[in-house]
This record gives sequence, structure tokens and C-alpha cells, in this order.
Amino acid sequence: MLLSIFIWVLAIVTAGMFLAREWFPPAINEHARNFDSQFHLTLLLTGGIFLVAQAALGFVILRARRRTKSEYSHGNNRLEVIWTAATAVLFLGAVFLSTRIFTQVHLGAPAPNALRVEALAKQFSWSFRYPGPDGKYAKLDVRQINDATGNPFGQDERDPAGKDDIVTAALRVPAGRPVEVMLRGRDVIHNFFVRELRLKQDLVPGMVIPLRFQADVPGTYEVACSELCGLGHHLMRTVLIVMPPDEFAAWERDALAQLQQAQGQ
Ligand SMILES: [Cu+2]
Repeated sequence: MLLSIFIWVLAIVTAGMFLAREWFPPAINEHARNFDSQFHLTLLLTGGIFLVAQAALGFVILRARRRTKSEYSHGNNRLEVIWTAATAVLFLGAVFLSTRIFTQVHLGAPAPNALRVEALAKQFSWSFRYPGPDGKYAKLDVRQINDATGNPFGQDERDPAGKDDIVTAALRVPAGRPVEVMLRGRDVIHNFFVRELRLKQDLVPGMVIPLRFQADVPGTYEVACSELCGLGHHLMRTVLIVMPPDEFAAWERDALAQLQQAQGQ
């Protein structure tokens, strides 16, 4: 009797803890909202099954205590088939639905008006570069990589295409515009993770991996490396700054002006 009540109370308290509060950070785009509704659907289904199973467990314990004689059971083939099939349908359905959300963001075609940015991860910091008004990045040359002079990408100093390339430590993007970030890694595997975008992508040395997203809500969001990449892993963070489009344009103008001034000196 007591054990049954304990199981029921424990199951209700556990379910209550999940229902009590919204424990996700705010969703700042459509993908994040789709992700959340898929997550909540899965949680609701599995949570409902959990409650039913715990209720049945308590009931079986209660019934067994009243019996004085034990019985041998051959099992029930029909019930076995029903719940195995139901579980399979549930799992495959959840996989199918979530695969659609995953492929939309990871395998979708790039938007023609997307803002192009490159990200570079290295032990233990982030750098981003924008191609500037000419739309072209400078060629890269590993021998010219120099963090001390502000050239973490190793941009070829002689390449005129690099004259207007802006290199920053924080990722700034305009709100409401598609962004395509090409991810590069310099040393070991790192991971670009923004909770509010519900996006996570590894950066692998030797590969350039595209990551496409659009952020709709202006604000500052943490970019945390979420691949254990060495002793300084916990320090490897920067921010994604989503700006209203006019503020972003003003920032880009300022950055270009500063760049020109520095080159003129
Ligand atoms: Cu890292």
C-alpha cells in the first residue's frame, strides 16, 4: 500500500517539476520555435506514458499484496505486440518529425541575400570576418597567421580584396536577415553553440562548414564553445549581437572608416 502511494506521489512530483516552469532560454527565430514545439511534443508524449506506466505499476503492487498465493504467468503475446508496435510508431514518428526540422536548418539552400561571415575557432577564442563592400575575402596564407597583429585568419596582407575585410571578436548580425556563417577551425574540434538559436555545429580543422540561420530578436546572446577543446575550454566564449538593421549598417560603416584610418597611418 505504502509503496504504491510512494510511486504515485513520486511520479506526480516528477511530472510537476517538468510542467512547473519554462526552462528553455527565449527562442529568437522560427527554427527555435519549431525545435521547442517538437521538444515539447516529445516530452508530453513520453511524460504521459511515464505517468500511465507508474500508475499501472502502483496498481499492480497493490493488487499483488492482496493475494496470498503466487501464480505462474505465460505473459500475453497480444499485449506485447501492441505496446512494442506502439513504441516503434512513436519513436519513428518523433524521429521523422525532428529530422525535418534538422534538415531544414542544416541542409537547406543558402538564401541569395544572406549576410556572409566567416568564423574561426582556435584554442581558446573566436574571430569573425566580414568581406566588406566588395563582397570578397582576402586570400588566406597560413604563414601570415598572427594573433598579436590582429590577423588570426592569416589574411594575405598583399591581397587588395582584404582592404575592406572587417575582423572582429564578436559576431554581429542584423535582425531579420538570413546569415551564412562559414565555420573554420584552426587546431582541434570546437563547437559553435547559441542556445537562443537552438543551433549547435562543430568546427573541424581542415573543413569549412556552412551554418545558416536568421535571428529575429535584437539582443546579445552567448556563443559558447561546446566541444571540450583543451584546458582553456571554459574561457572560450564570445557573443552574438543581433542588431536592428540600421544599427548594423551604422556599425559596419564605422568599422570600415576605422579600418581605412588605420591603413592610412
Ligand atoms: Cu573550443
